[in-house]
Amino acid sequence: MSTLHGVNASPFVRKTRIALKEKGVAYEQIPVMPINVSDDFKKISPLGKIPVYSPEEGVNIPDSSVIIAYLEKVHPQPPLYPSDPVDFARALFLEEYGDSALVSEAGTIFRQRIVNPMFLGEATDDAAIKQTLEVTLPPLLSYLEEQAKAGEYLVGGAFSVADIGIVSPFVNMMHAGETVDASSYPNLARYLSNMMARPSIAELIEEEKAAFSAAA
Ligand SMILES: N[C@@H](CCC(=O)N[C@@H](CS)C(=O)NCC(=O)O)C(=O)O
Repeated sequence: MSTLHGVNASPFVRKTRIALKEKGVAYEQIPVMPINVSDDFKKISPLGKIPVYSPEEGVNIPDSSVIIAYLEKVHPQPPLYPSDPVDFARALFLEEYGDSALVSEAGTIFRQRIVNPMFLGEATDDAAIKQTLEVTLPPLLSYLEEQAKAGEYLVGGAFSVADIGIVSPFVNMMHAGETVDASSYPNLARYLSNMMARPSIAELIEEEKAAFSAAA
């Protein structure tokens, strides 16, 4: 059986797990924490980051975007990339938007509200949360409100890597007590609520919630 290295709270591990679930691929998981990783782990993850996916002995694939692209080659059904070239490019960009800008803002809230108090015994920086919620996050929500007008999915009328990349950081925000205000961002709020009810994603959310409750 294949192996996924990384803890579930990571938005990048979650991206990978959603793709594995959508494609019906079974895997074992080794919950590697991305702090002070061992030299052995660096041999399979040269940047020292999670996730790493090992489909077979001696094959180790780091990086959620690379892993999902690999899975698409090996398990083409159901497709997670649009076939139209322009939609394909848009989906890759939205995945990157989630991985970079959105993970950065969601990460601040998650780190301050969950990681610091629960796992590191450190105080929550309320000023950092306020700055994120009032200054740096709203422009991203406005951009995504426009993208979510497309309908049920972000690109090409079907579930894709764009949806995986965008919804995953919002799951971290939800765990940290923040949901998108439907009166300010109606399309985005509706879109996220549909996405989080999708079986491959809802199942992970329930598992993660149970783990956070047990750790609290
Ligand atoms: N581009 C990578 C980013 C992975 C990443 O940044 N993972 C974080 C955990 S959420 C990590 O391992 N951080 C440890 C570090 O940067 O040293 C991907 O898509 O997998």
